[in-house]
Amino acid sequence: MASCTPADRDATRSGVPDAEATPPASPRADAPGPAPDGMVWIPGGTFTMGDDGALALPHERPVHRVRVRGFYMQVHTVTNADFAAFVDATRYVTVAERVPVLAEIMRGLPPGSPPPPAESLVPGSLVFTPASGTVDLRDVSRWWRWVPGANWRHPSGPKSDLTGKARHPVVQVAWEDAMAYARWKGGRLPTEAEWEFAARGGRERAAHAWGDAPHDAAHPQAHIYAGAFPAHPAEPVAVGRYAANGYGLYDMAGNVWQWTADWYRPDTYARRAAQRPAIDPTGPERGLDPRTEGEPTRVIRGGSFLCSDVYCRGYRVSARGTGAPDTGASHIGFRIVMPAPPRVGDATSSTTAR
Ligand SMILES: [Cu+2]
Repeated sequence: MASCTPADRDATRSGVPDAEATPPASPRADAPGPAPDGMVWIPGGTFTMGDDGALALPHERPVHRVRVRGFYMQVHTVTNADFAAFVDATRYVTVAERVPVLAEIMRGLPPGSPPPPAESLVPGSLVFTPASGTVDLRDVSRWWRWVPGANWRHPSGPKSDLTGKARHPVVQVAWEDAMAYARWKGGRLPTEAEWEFAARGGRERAAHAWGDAPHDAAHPQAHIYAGAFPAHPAEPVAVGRYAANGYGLYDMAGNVWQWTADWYRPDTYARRAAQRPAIDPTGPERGLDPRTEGEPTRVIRGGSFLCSDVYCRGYRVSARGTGAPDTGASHIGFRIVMPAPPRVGDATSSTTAR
């Protein structure tokens, strides 16, 4: 789990570069029909992906032109109520609820490694745990703890539950859990490019999903961490508490990171910068994450309630995070997208079929 790690920290703390705010395109302009329940039409178009300003990390560079086709996207991240409906209907068991299989763990370790202690072979997941005093911010183990019994129903551990949290984002879902939900709904996870296009809400090159204004703690635009990190407890809030972006999407900054479909590579943008523009890019074929000793990770986007200007500005619209696909955490959720229905009279597919 590499989000809110030192690698995600800002390169510098100096000023945000100027970017001309353009008015958001109307999401309904070319909508092919009524949006599925809880979704909004994202019109598609060409945009500048990434950032080359003072706060941009190397993996956000170079900025490059990307074109995405229009699609429907969930207005909110998937809530606990949404996920409960899926589990009720399918009896799906999430990764965090399964007993880890020793053989699978050993396969992921270098040859000759000692087996993990037996007590770690119980279901569980990663939970944010505040740490007080002087904390080395390079040591993520100071505030992330693997908690037996933590899963989507018990996001902070066995003693926690979902009382009063039906409208909160589901967390403690691994990438494959998110994929299973998406398939059940007849949708899929957004590509990283679709996610960033949608998050920008029609504002070309703005720093945030809401525009260029800095985050304002007095009038917050997003749910991020307040005060000295990681000194006090924090958790997600109900979806949709803050203003929507230009496309009517809520929580595209802060609250919980969101899984995307793409594998992570630090040089994804460099590798496709020669394409002008890159058209509906789907990310690299294989993941490569220098921070995880060979274990490939998937891209997560949007930042979470643990991001802040004092530690990790992961809530910036171009910020990229990573997550091990088989691991959930108390600050990672997701939302899904659906393709436009084929237009009546669109003969493209039948023509090619002949
Ligand atoms: Cu962060």
